[in-house]
Order: sequence, then structure tokens, then C-alpha cells
Amino acid sequence: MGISKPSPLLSFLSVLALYFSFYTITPTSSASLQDQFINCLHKNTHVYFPLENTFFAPAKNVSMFSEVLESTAQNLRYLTKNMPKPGFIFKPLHESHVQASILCSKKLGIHFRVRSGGHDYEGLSYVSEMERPFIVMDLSKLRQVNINIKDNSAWVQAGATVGELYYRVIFNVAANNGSKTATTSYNSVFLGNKGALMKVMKKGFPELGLTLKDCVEMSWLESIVYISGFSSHTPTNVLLQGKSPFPKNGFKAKSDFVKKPIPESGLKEIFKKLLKEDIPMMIWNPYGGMMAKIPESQIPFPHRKGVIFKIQYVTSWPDSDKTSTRHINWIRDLYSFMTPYVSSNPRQAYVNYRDLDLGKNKKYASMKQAQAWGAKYFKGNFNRLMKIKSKVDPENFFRHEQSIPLMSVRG
Ligand SMILES: *[C@@H]1O[C@H](CO)[C@@H](O)[C@H](O)[C@H]1NC(C)=O
Ligand SMILES: CC(=O)N[C@H]1CO[C@H](CO)[C@@H](O)[C@@H]1O
Repeated sequence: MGISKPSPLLSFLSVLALYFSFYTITPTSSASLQDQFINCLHKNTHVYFPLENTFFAPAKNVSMFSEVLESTAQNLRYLTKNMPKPGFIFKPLHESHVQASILCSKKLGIHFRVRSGGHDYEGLSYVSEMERPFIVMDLSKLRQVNINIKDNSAWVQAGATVGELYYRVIFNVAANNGSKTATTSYNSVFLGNKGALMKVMKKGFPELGLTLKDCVEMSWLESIVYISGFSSHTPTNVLLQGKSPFPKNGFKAKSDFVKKPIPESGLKEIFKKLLKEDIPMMIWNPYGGMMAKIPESQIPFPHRKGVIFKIQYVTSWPDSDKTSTRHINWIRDLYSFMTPYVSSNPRQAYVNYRDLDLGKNKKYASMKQAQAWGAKYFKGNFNRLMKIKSKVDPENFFRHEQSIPLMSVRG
């Protein structure tokens, strides 16, 4: 499917629907039909297709067959028992398999349905009520998306979903330097109505230029849904599913605490560095207020008085990107660059953004070595935590690369 892409974002998507209708000659059994089809495919493509990954038939494995049949079928009405089922499902791996399938179905007189994403209100891509037997060609293994920024085009294999396509387009446009910028966004929760917030902001932070229009009044629970990253108006019970709204990616994160404002020259350098990475992010959380009033030693979490904000650095990459080292090097370089602007002796870090770059326990955790990372997370509380650990788990049964070690040490 070819897409012309007016600048810089895709503005429309034309969906090419292909219909194949051929007539059935003498219906033979599905098994021999499949054998004939496979023989014919071999004669019409040079690209190998392992049968176990490409052919799914009830005779071979009915549960696997149903799983594949149901995989992208959205309308349960067309999955009931009395709906006709395909003799077999073929998943082409290569374009030549598609071409060969068409030739072979034609030659053998097999009625043929094609399925991509399954956005198909009447099940026509996997149910034939008008002709039997029939087979399904499922394009789910053909889902490549190639974006060409230079000539403003995107080539999309028909098995890709629109969501995948949009994701790749955004990813590619953002990853090309042409129009790349750093965006800052400001999220905060204020417990009160818009009017009360405007008064506070006018007095405390007029530079931000906040207006009534920037504020959305919502219940506290709705604010949790919003801050979690779900789209607006998502019902709050989405939280009960316990699932992240974000796609799963590879990622690496680090953290810092800042005690004096970062000068403009530092900010400029940070922006430059952000532009060098594909999907970078920095999250700054303001500290102070009530958090600063609680003594450092009250609970293990020690980042209190004197901290003006916390930084989380994150970089992420899609699973298809095999160059994780490049991304990890990028974040380590940024972290090193930040040294003069953040807390020191020890350089503090937030334990919930666990970072094994800071140090790791060996099999027998050494108190001295652990002090290097332990003080970053817990400051003076680390010694007390080790004392407690020694008392409640003297055998160090509960351990991992950054667990609190015992006071008494070996190795
Ligand atoms: C049939 O397919 C299922 C997956 O749906 C798999 O777990 C099972 O091992 C398969 N059985 C055989 C005999 O291959
Ligand atoms: C691929 C791309 O968009 N490259 C651009 C990177 O930035 C320079 C300078 O702004 C442009 O000249 C390139 O065309």
C-alpha cells in the first residue's frame, strides 16, 4: 500500500481493499486441498515457507487453528460454531507467497479470503457464507512499515494496523532532525478550583502565563487516569485493569536531585543533547513544601530539605531497534554531563528509578561496596537499614543486585 505524505505528517490514509472472487470447482477434502495448494506454492515461489509457521488447519491442530482464526477477528458474531470455517489458514511470509497464493487459488479453484487487521464488521475476511470450501490468507506476518522522510512517502505492508503505522510515522518524523525540537509540558495537580489556582499562580509564578483555559477541573481519580497517560475521558475503572497505557519498549532510566537552579547555559546544552537521541525524556518533579519539613531520618526516603527538584532521565526504543548500547551510552553521557548541576557527596538518586549503573552486589554483598550506591538512595539512613536487615534477615535470604546488605560482611 503506498501512501503519499504531505508535509510533515501523514494527513490521510487510503486503504486499498482487494477482493478476490473465484469459483469453486469440485470441492475436495480440505486436507488434499491444502496439499495441492502447497505443491502449487512450491512451484511459484523461491522463498522458503516452513509449514509449521505458515499453515494452520483443524486437522493438524484444532486449538492452534482456532487461536489463529480468532487472533484478529473482532466480531464475535462471526466466530460462533455454526459459522463456516476456512479449510485452512495460510500466513504468507513474503510478497511472492501472496502472488503465488493468488495464482494457485485460481488454478485450483479455491475460494479465497484475505485478512489484514480484522477491522471487518461482517467477518468477510474470514467467513464465507456464499462459497465453500474456502481458505483464508492472513497477512499478519507482513506488517513492515517503511517511512521515507526524504520523498515524503510511506510504504506499508497490508498486515500492519493503523496504530502501528501512526506510531512509526511519529517515531520517524521525530527521529529526523529536520523539524526536531524539544518540547516542555507542565503537568500539575492543584487541590481546588480554577479560580483559586489562578490566584496562587498570579502571585507565585506569573512567568508561566497560566490562563483559565489551561486548567481542567476533574475529580482526583480522573487526575490519576490523566497523569498515568491514558487519553482524556478514559473511564476511571481502567485503573482496575492494572495495565500501563504505554506500549512495551526497551528503556533505561537514571535520576538526580537538584539543589541549585541550573543556569541557562546548562539548559541549552541539555536541549542539544536531547535532540541527539531518538525518544529521550526528562521529567522534573518539584520538591519542597511538606516533603522538606519531614526530617531526613524519619523514614528511609531521605531526599528532603534543600532539594528543589528531582530529575528522571529516560530513553526508550522499540523492540525492533537492536542498538540498545547506543541509547544506554547516550543516557550515561547525559548523566555525566549533568554532574556539576546536581547534588554531590553523595550524588543522590531515587531508589524507585533503580539504576544498576550505580553499583551492584556480588554474591556476598560487601557493606563497603554497597555504601557507594546505598548512600545515593538512602543517605545516612543506609547504615540503619543495614542494621535492620542484619537483624530481620541474618542469612540474607532476600537478596538481589541492589538489596540492602548485612552489616557483617564476607568477600
Ligand atoms: C496445538 O496448539 C497449541 C497452541 O494452541 C499448543 O499448545 C499445542 O502444543 C499444539 N499441539 C500439538 C500436538 O502440536
Ligand atoms: C533528514 C533531515 O531532515 N536532515 C536535516 C537535518 O538538519 C539540517 C540542518 O537543519 C538540514 O539541512 C537537513 O536537511
